[in-house]
Amino acid sequence: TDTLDNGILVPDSESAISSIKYHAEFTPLFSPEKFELPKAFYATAESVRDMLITNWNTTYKFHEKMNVKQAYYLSMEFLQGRALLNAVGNLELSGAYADALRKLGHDLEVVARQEQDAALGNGGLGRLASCFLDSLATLNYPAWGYGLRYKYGLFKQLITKDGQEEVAESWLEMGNPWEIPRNDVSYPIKFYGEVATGPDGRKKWVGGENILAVAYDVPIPGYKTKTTINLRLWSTKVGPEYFDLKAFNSGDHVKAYEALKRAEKICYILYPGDESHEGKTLRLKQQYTLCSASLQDIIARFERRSGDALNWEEFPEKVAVQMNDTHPTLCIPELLRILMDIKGLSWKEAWGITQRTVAYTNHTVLPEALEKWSLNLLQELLPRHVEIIEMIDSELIDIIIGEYGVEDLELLKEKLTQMRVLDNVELPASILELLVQPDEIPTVDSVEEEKELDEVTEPTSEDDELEVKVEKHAEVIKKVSFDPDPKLPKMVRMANLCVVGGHAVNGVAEIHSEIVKNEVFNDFYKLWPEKFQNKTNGVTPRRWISFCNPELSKIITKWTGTEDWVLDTEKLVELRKFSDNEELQSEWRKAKRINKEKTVSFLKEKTGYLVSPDAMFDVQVKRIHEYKRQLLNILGIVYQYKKMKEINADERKDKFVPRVCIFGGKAFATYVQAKRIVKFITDVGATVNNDPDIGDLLKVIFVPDYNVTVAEVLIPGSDLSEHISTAGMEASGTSNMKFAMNGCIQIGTLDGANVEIRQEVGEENFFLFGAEAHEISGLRKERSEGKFVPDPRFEEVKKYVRSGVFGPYNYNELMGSLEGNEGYGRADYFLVGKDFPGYIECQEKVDIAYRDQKRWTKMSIMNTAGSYKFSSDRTIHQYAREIWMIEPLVLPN
Ligand code: DL6
Repeated sequence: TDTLDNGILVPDSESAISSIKYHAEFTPLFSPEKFELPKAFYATAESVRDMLITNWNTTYKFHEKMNVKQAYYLSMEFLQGRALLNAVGNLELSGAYADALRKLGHDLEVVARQEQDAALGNGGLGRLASCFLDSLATLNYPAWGYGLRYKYGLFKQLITKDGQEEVAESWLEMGNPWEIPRNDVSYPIKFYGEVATGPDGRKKWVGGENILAVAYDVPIPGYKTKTTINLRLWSTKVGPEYFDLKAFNSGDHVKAYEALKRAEKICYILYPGDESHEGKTLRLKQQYTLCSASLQDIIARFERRSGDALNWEEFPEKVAVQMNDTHPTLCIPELLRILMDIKGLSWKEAWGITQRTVAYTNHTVLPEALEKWSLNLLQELLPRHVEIIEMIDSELIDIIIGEYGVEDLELLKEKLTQMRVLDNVELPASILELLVQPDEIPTVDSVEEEKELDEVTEPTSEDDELEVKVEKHAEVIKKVSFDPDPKLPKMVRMANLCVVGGHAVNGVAEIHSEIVKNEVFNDFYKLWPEKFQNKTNGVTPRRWISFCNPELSKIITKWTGTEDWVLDTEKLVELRKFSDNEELQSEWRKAKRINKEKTVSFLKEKTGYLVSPDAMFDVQVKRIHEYKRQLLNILGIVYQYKKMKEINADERKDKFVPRVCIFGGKAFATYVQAKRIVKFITDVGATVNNDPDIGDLLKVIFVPDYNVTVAEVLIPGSDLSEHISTAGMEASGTSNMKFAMNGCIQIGTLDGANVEIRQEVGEENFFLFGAEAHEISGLRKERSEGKFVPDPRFEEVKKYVRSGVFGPYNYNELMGSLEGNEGYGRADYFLVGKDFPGYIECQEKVDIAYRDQKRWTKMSIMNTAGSYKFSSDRTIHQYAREIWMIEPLVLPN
């Protein structure tokens, strides 16, 4: 065993062998006689985990002792992927473990493939959270992640002749070697019940359903540091007293387990919503469990660390809570409830502390994805929180009235309607009183009082006067108040609650943050410009270059002269100098070739198709969504296929660059249009791939069950990547960053982080097409007014699809959505038709560039060099310095 400069104990291969053997023997998961792959994986993982626990304990004790400010990243999603290679890589143990396993008859990479992906997330938002944890640990920040331990992560996607099918995937079936159950850390969580007032005058939430949230800790190692932070995942249960023994003994087993199941069910499944959110009780229970358990834990830690010097005003000096999108918004009323009802603070104190503690990241501008919850559902499930939300709403109304005054009641009404936390809810009576002139018009209460008096006294001449006053009052109220629409539900707007309740709001790419300021939350931006920030996303270069692309990593280290780029990606910029160097170019191409060959085997194994590594690998992998426009991509392919079919074999070979077009991604199970797109892609593949005229010139492959592990193979092995969303709709994107790091050239629109990637890699190294964000609303208007004249090539391709070349499936629905014909909803809302000509022309430029391999390789090198900005280390430093106000804390050796 060796000790590195940073104090980490590193076992040599001999001690790794004895540790693996020890775990193989004493972790009785498998039969004792053999040392087969599953056993080799578990024993290796447990052996690595021992080291993680040692570092985790040291980190925890040091943080406890130093009592510095700590950041907490609350997220309903963490898309961790596999952990073994990441852990041995971060601990610099890959060599020792590879050696040890070889001596035990196994290959580390093969052993690592035994691990199931931890897919506790839907896509970019969850993967971002996981990249952030890696950077937080690597940069020695005192920080933790909090999430939920879903029994079933994201569904497994099967591709059948009918398109996508979903199957539940239990990633915990064989046990999770990376988690540490913490039965000593649990907190009560309440649902339903009612609000009472205690003898001390404090509000008390009583009765209802009571469950427990239990912690499972997942150690997160930093790279080349002892710092190992924690991802605390909550699972739900009830105590044994809830098992109904009487019912069981009388044979009613269902009833006996009822309470247990009800509690456990909360963490059964990751809510599959991505861009659209339907409020359902279970999802709300999940969100509240995350918020309540995490805050109780954070508060307990704050109290323990403060000891006798407990001072609640110092809470924001010790705690920063980041809400990953609006899913953890209930943190705001929950922190207020704990501070007021349990710790006895006043509203004013608690509100100030809460605002200084929490901050909100917005990840989407799609109106349908801005979460709203039914007030009735919240009222039923969390009655005390509703009272608190109403207080926040009143606070905000006061601010809005203060800002806009009462002179222009129409304007005031408009602002109140847009900005309030409560939607379709009448103004509180107290506010109405404030708005009407007290001398002239009676208040609501006084009108009520006089009416009540009326009932017991004879009518007088003053009644007429009162009648007039009441009418006038009603008139004013009408002007300023919302006539709630009884047909529409009363709602709580979570994003507005986040903006009011937090001290910072950030978007995730420059263009997105501008849209957040100037469109989505413009009224709030005008009120509090200082709250609004940008934090362009990033991804960890450890997982996304170093570990998934060792071939390229070696070359980068050689040409930058140092391994430091893994921690300091600015070093990648050095590569620019050598982008024309023939030696580098040749090494670069060799590495790409090796990665493409790996992709070839992978595709063969997963889909049965054997493709040629000589072809250009053109990849679009991401959630399937209309705004991401996989439809534009596949229609472009269909167009190309049609053109190929129109000419003879020799012309075809001359005219077209061979391409393998690879798709991957999951469609939300009830998102019909997205599922149609999957079906369409697979149908096109079935026709094109079996067409003898085409051969290796064009292949279309849909890789089933896209996840982190699949990305780790496909990204290093691709030449071109597609990021072609309708401008203004993709908040940032993060796979675009991973592709750039791995030297893939992008075809894309000016959307999300594409804009910044293009700036960094250079315009000449990025294939740009499409309408820009500021043009989109005008184009949609034009489209819906029937003024859009489609390009004949677009009409041609739709007609071709409808002709039945791709099988008997009825494509009218899909093609119709591009036309806005009656019954097909909004006319091509995502502007596929508008951008189609630009897209296919741009693809022609891609072909020309690819033919010139020297030029292409230079572009590829320039992409890796320009990707330096998109390390999550840079992003995390910015959050730490500009939102959380935390400092790195390096552990002593
Ligand atoms: O910020 C991470 C990621 C962005 O890169 C994607 O552009 C964006 O679509 C995604 N947003 C969501 C929305 N979920 N909600 N709410 O996943 O975030």
